Parts: sequence; structure tokens; C-alpha cells
Amino acid sequence: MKTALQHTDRPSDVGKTMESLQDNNTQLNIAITGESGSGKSTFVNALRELSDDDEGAAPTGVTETTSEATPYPHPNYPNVTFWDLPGIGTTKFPADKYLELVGFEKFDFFIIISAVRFRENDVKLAQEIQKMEKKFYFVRSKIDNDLRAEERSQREFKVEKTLSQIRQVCIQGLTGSSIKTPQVFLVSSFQLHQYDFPLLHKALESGLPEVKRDALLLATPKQIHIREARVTPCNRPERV
Ligand SMILES: Nc1nc2c(ncn2[C@@H]2O[C@H](COP(=O)(O)OP(=O)(O)OP(=O)(O)O)[C@@H](O)[C@H]2O)c(=O)[nH]1
Ligand SMILES: [Mg+2]
Repeated sequence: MKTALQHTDRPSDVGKTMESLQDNNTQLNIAITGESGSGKSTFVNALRELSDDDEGAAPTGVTETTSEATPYPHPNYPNVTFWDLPGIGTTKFPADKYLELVGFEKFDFFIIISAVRFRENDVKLAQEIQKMEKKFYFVRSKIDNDLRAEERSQREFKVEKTLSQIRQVCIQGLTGSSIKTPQVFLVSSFQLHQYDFPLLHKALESGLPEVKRDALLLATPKQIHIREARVTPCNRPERV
């Protein structure tokens, strides 16, 4: 039945799956994965509407921080669990052992967090998820840093142009590695009302079963105005 959910796109199909989900109280495990330092733990905290130093927040840091897959149950809806994974490609979690070490196959849905540059390990993770016939969102994090750096170095700096360049690199990197219809979101975990964070929430909401969708909507950080954004078929954010 989880498999049915992962292959479901049409609202009517989601409806059918949701009925059975409600009946048997199925858990949904969402893994937050990506390279070390890409901002996974910070992103989990943002999703849970916590600051990094709040009690119960995932530890974050400038050096390698998360050393085991750690569950963070949704505060209002225990059936949805966010798993903060260690980073791929460190000496403790080398890329060739990572999937096995973190138990990659046990998760139902994935969010790959990538910062600064599009990397080989991003592709590896995406391909593995596709091979398992599961779904993922690709999150390009720390967008605030990129914009600040561009603004400093470019005389003709334009926010939308820079965002578009970053988005294209991610989409091309994924499609060029045989990933079908990747969904890419540009976020800053420190600026939840900006860039694609509202779109990401909206996408999570429509992609999960109804009962869980309601819970995720409840969890939406208050400063996010989901109605201000929508996902277009080509996944280019469009303000409405
Ligand atoms: N400017 C900016 N910094 C961020 C953002 N997200 C995370 N960071 C910073 O990036 C550093 C690493 O963040 P973490 O969330 O600990 O990264 P991680 O991917 O969990 O790292 P590991 O647990 O070592 O794999 C921290 O100093 C964060 O404050 C963001 O959106 N913008
Ligand atoms: Mg971490």
C-alpha cells in the first residue's frame, strides 16, 4: 500500500490510498539525505518549526554533526516521521557504504538536500531512489548564501536570474543522469517565507495521504503563506 502511494499522482488515486491508510494507521517515513554539511538537520528543524537551539531540535553544526539516522516524529501527527540522516561521502559514511549503513531502503519518501554545487553523490542518491521505485524532492539549500555572494560579486545582479541559473543546473544535472521529472526546490532554512519553501510544503501536502496531509498543513510554519505559491507543471515556481 505504501508502494501504491509512491506511484500515485492523481488526486482520485490518492483518495483511494488514503482510505486504506486511515484504516491501518500506516507510518510514513521521510528521509532527509545528502552530503555532510548541506543543511539536512537545519532543514528538519525548519520543517518542524524549531530553531536550531530549541529543545528537541536536531543538532546542527559547522563540522560533521549527525552520526546516525535520527527520527523526529511530527509533533502533531505521529504517523509521519522525518529521519535526519548522516551525510553521504564522509570517512565514517563513504558513498559506497552509505546506503547500507543508513538502511536506505526502509524509507518511504526522500528529500535530498544539496548545497553550493551539484555533486556526484546527489546523483547517486537520486538514482538509488529511482531504482527502488520511490520518489524524492531535490532541495537546493542555503540559497540565502548564494544570493548574498552573487550580489557582492556581480554588478548586474538579479535575484530571479540567479535563482533560475541554480534551478537549471540542478534540473539538468538530474535529467542528464536519467532521473525522470525531478522536482527541484530552492530554499533557505533561515528564510521560510522566501524562495521555494512554501512550494515544497504545498508539494508535500498534495503528495501525502489525506490524513497526513492535514497534519503537514498543521505543521506549516505560520509565516509561510502557501496560497501565495503554486507548482507549475514544469516545476518552475510561479507567484500568484
Ligand atoms: N546560510 C545558511 N546556512 C545554513 C542553511 N542551512 C544550514 N546552514 C548552516 O550549514 C551548517 C551545516 O548545517 P547542518 O544542518 O548541521 O548540516 P547537515 O547536513 O545536517 O550536516 P551533517 O549532520 O554533518 O551531515 C550549519 O552551520 C548551518 O547553520 C541555510 O539555509 N542557510
Ligand atoms: Mg546533520
